[in-house]
Amino acid sequence: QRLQQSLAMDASKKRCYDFLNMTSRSFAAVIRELDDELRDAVCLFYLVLRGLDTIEDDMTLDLDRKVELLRSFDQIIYTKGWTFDENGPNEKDRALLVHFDEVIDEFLRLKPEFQSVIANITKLMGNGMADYATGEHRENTSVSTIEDFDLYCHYVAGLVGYGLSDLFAASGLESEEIAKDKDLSNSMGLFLQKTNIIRDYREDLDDGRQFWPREIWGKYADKFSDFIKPENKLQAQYCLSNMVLNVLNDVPQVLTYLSKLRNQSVFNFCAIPQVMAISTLALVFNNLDIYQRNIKIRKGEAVMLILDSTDMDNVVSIFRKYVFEISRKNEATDPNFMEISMAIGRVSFVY
Ligand code: PS7
Ligand code: MN
Ligand code: MN
Ligand code: MN
Ligand code: MN
Ligand code: MN
Repeated sequence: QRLQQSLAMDASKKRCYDFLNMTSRSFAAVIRELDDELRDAVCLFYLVLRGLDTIEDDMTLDLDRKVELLRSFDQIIYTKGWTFDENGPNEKDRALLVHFDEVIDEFLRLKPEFQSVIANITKLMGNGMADYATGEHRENTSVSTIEDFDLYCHYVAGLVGYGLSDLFAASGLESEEIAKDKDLSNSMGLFLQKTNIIRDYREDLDDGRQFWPREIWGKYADKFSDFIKPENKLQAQYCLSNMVLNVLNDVPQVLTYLSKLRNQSVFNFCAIPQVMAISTLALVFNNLDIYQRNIKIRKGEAVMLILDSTDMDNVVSIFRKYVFEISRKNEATDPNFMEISMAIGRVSFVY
């Protein structure tokens, strides 16, 4: 009977890793390489947040229903048997929610410390998403000030940084210190999220979403969609460089966070997404293609980055290389030229 039980357990755990592979292009690989029990905790953390994000992203869902789900998701993950199979157009990761009972079963098998970290972050993130979905943070639902932008990115990514640092500490693979400096953990998430938001301009616009803060883009156009027009090329370039400047400011903190890690598997897990982000940032800088389509770093480049991100010296070299690339593309006629140079200077000063 014990054997039967452990076989069933392995089967449902395997299902969760299948869901991970299905829903994530990049995180599945790095999560799989994590040590011991931390691997399962991070896998379940990912699946829970992927479920929450699928609800946030579903623009066909009735708003009241969406908000109710977002605000109660931290309880849903304790509700055995809960699934979400309401009809609606096929949202990308809907299958995950249709089989969410299986995720919940595995979540409930994690040790209580891991469960409470995940539930705590889910509660904060779900409520933050709900505030933005309803415009409760301000008078309408698009992101207005840079402060709004930082807060939204904190909810959807900075909090992931908090939670991951808490899981690292709870696993004993990293010291408690890593979870204490919240600002560093937040920057780790912000750097990924903001780079994603720049790169996904067109995809998000076509989906009826605007994440770039008006405080930045409003300096260059009257309407957020004006940047796709060929006659606004120059303004589009300057707006993009202003967005890149905003993200560059997080780089010193990202490197500081990474320098504090001690466990090899945790280091790789944390560093790989960050080097992908800096290379994406160098790729998008002054690249007006982002206003037309979704651009991505080449497969070969990604593979090289993964193989190279093994220690702090290598990661610093990679960051230097891409920051240099940005400085090489920086144009003196750009209104953000000086500030970009200074942001780059601060990176070189710290590392
Ligand atoms: C738990 C690994 C390492 C201290 C689903 C990893 C979507 C960029 O929506 O899939 O397709 O455009 O491209 C990840 C900090 C979060 C921040 C946030 C959680 C790093 C729900 C990643 C993944 C902190 C909200 C995925 C933030 O991008 O987005 C785990 C340290 C989920 C991390 C979302 C974005 C992640 C994101 P989309 P992507
Ligand atoms: Mn989302
Ligand atoms: Mn999403
Ligand atoms: Mn099922
Ligand atoms: Mn995106
Ligand atoms: Mn994506």
